Amino acid sequence: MINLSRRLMLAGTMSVCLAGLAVTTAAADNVTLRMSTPASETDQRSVALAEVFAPAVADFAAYEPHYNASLIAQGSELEAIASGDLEMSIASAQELATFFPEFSIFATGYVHQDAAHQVAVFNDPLMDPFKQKVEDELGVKLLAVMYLGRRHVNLRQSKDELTVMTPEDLAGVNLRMPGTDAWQFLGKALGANPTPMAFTEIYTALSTGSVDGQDNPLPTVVDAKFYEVTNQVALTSHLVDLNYVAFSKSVWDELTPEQQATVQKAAEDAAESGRQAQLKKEEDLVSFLREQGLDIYEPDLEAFRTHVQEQYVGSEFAASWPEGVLEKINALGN
Ligand code: KDO
Repeated sequence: MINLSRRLMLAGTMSVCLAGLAVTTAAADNVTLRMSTPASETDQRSVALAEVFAPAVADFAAYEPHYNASLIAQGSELEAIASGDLEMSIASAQELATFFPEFSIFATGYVHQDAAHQVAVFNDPLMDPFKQKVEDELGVKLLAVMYLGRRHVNLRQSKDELTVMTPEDLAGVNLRMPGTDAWQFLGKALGANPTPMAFTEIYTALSTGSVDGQDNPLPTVVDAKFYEVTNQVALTSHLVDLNYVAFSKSVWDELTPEQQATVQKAAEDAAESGRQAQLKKEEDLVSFLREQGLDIYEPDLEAFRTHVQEQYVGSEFAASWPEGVLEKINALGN
């Protein structure tokens, strides 16, 4: 289990202390909101924040996005917000799980069923203690849930060389997964040999063959041009993936209640706009990828689901999940 570093604990404590002072300050009118993400400028989450969030807060805040991890390395954004070096990010549950292991429940294969289920879970009271802990201990507010999409296995090998029907078919396959424990565990649970690597390095790794494949939703396969250096996608849908709009609590506390409400609504509207755009892309892109010569096919989903779920039962991750939360999440699904 990973503990909060001393520096982060101090950052958290400071933001709590500052919160008390902020009540007396005047309305902010020139807040700079630096947002860092490994995503590109054309990723639908980036587009939604730039086109929906930014104009909605423009009266009092200047939104300053940094794409392709050009400001902060992937996985370090939350720490940067906690220490005051960043105001916003598109944070993953896996990153949050490095501070708060219980967040791994939202990063577990085959738990979320679809985009609507993610929203229902995020808005349910079951999320309150999760959100509160991040706010109190990290100085980060989780404003809204963004839809990244259904993650699938995308490989260099042609389908003739390797057809992926069950987890056994992934034995020995070097599958790039992001660097945290929760991601690596998911890669193993799929039956693959997970290799940690930053998002910005995937294209080169695929083109040189230093990995066999990667997992991401179809819109990312297209946006990052992974289709140029891969030959197939097995539609495993192993994770209906999400990100949270993460916002600095100390900046939040400088805002008036009206400004806070504007920021909150802007984040929710951006998330909804990005979600609709991403869902549409997921539908449309299958034919585009086929035209590019990729084989797109569905494996034995029941075999994958059963295998993945079996790996989590009794794992260190499952041990960190608060009693009854998995049942509540399941009850919010179909
Ligand atoms: C990735 O590294 O594969 C991933 O899809 C993980 C997500 O949590 C998210 O950080 C995403 O990359 C980036 O925003 C780039 O799309």
